[in-house]
Formats: sequence, structure tokens, C-alpha cells
Amino acid sequence: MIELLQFRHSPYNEKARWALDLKHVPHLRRSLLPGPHMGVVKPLTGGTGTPVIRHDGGVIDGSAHIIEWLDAEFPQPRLIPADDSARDEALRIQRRFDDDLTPRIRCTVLDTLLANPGYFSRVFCDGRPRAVQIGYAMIVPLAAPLVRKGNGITGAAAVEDGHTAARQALDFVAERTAATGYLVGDTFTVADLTAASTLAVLARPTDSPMAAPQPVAPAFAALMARYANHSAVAWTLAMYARHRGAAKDFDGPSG
Ligand SMILES: N[C@@H](CCC(=O)N[C@@H](CS)C(=O)NCC(=O)O)C(=O)O
Repeated sequence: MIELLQFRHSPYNEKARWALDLKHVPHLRRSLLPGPHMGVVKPLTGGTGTPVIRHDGGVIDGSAHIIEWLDAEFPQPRLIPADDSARDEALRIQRRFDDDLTPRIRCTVLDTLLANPGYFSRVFCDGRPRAVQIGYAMIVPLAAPLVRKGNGITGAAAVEDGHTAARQALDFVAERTAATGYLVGDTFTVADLTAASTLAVLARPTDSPMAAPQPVAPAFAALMARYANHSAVAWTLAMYARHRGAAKDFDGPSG
């Protein structure tokens, strides 16, 4: 059985589980909490990043590697285009998000969440008992310096740069999808999956695994409101409505 080790709310983890859902791959999901996750992930990969897939033949970490493996093992529907130039373009867009835009946007999102340890805990403990959420909220202030360091949140300039990256990502998506509704050609590819998973962190599509736990903390609501009227937020919601399928995340066997 395939197992996904994941964080509940994270763009890279959303990429991997969206691909699993889209391809109807039977699997188990194990949600880890930032911090304690290290003890689980490090022995498997030598690093600490999620998502990680465990399968009969081994371990795969990194969302791009996971999607490449899934496309080879479960080709339908294909996410990486067969045509050479479309494939190069889709993978280039994936890399731009994975390596540049997504981590910069994440600085701003995490900084906003860390301002409210209770809400940070609700986001990452989504689906867990209230007692776990309360216990985790108590350790968030202690873990905050490590989270900041690990995610490059070095100060106000890094947070502001996250807003710049959000604008760059939104404007890029709006411009590139104007003709066909998709980033590469006229079908849903890994480029759309990657961009929508990142922008879901700001758009928070309801009835999706990236929906914001309610009630939304005021600072996080303000962050969402800042970008809510951008046409690429509407595009993100449309991608979720058209292609996401699964309304909820889960721990345990998939159907
Ligand atoms: N390039 C990696 C990035 C993965 C990543 O940064 N994951 C974050 C969650 S958004 C994480 O697990 N951070 C905790 C850590 O690295 O210890 C991918 O595509 O999967």
C-alpha cells in the first residue's frame, strides 16, 4: 500500500495528494505536525521535508519527484505532457513555483499564521481532537524561531518579499491562462496543479483539503482579503471546482 506522509496545510503536500486523488491511487495518508515530523521523516529520507511517499519499492521525497513517479506508475490522467515542448514548459513553470515563488509566498503565510499560535495549531492539527490542537498551540511559540529560521523568515523584508512573490505568481497565472484557461496548452497539467496548489494557500477553496479552518483568524482573513479580487484567485477556485475532486483530506485508507 502506498503511504503519503504529509502536512495538512502546505502547497507541496497539496500537490502530491491532489495528484494521488486525480489519479485515484489507493493510499494511506499520515498527517504529521511541523516539528515532531522530523523524527519520522529523517530516518526515511535523511532530510526533513514533506511530502514523502512510501511504497513497496522504497521512498520518494519532493513533490516534483512524486508527480514524476505517479505519472509513470499511474499514467491516467497524465500530468506531464507527452509533447516535448509542452513538457519542457510545464516543468519549467513547476520549477519556478517550487524553487522560487512558493517558498517566498510561504514566508508571508507562515509569518501571518505564527502571529496567532492558536490558529497555526488549528491549521496544522486540522482534523485532530481539540485536546491535541490545544497542546500543540502551547508549543508553537517555542517552535516559532525554528520555523522562522527553517523557512527564511528573517524579518519584515522577507515578509514583504512574499507579497511581491504573491503578486508575481498571480499576475503570471492571470496572463498565461487568459487564452485557454490553462498554463500550458488547453489541458490541465502539472503546471496548473503546481500553481493552483500554491495559490490555494491564499485562495483557500472551500470544500477542499486546503479550506481554511473556521473561524478564520483576523490576520489570516486580512491576508486572504488582500488578494481575493485578483482574477488568478478566481482561476484557482475554478481549477479546484473543475479538477480537484476530493472535498476533504483524511488519515487512513482512501476509497
Ligand atoms: N521542494 C520540496 C519542498 C518541500 C517543503 O518545503 N516542504 C515543507 C512543507 S511546505 C516542509 O516539509 N517543511 C518542513 C521541513 O523541511 O522540515 C517539494 O517540492 O516537495
